[in-house]
Amino acid sequence: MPVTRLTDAECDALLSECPAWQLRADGKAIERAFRFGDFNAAFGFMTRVALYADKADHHPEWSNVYNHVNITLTTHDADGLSQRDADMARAIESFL
Ligand code: HBI
Repeated sequence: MPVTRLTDAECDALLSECPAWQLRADGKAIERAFRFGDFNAAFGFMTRVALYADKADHHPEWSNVYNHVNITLTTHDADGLSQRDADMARAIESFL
């Protein structure tokens, strides 16, 4: 099912509201690196993100090495950024 992409203005607003996120070079995703005190803190954060993703049916592309977590958000159904990514980025920021 096609999903509406964010407009350039909506994308700009998202990035100004969530300045730690960066637009990927192809413009189709946003990404952010996180660093926590230890693995336990990182995994607790990942657990909260996972529960959000499962409820939203919208899933991050992510990696974890010890206390580092990298997250990329994009909407496959839109081949770019959608409101789902904006909502998820804001939710992720609220977990910090
Ligand atoms: N997660 N990031 C991301 N992008 C999607 O388009 C997406 C998803 N999770 C589930 C989903 N789409 C649903 O449409 C599944 O039915 C494919």
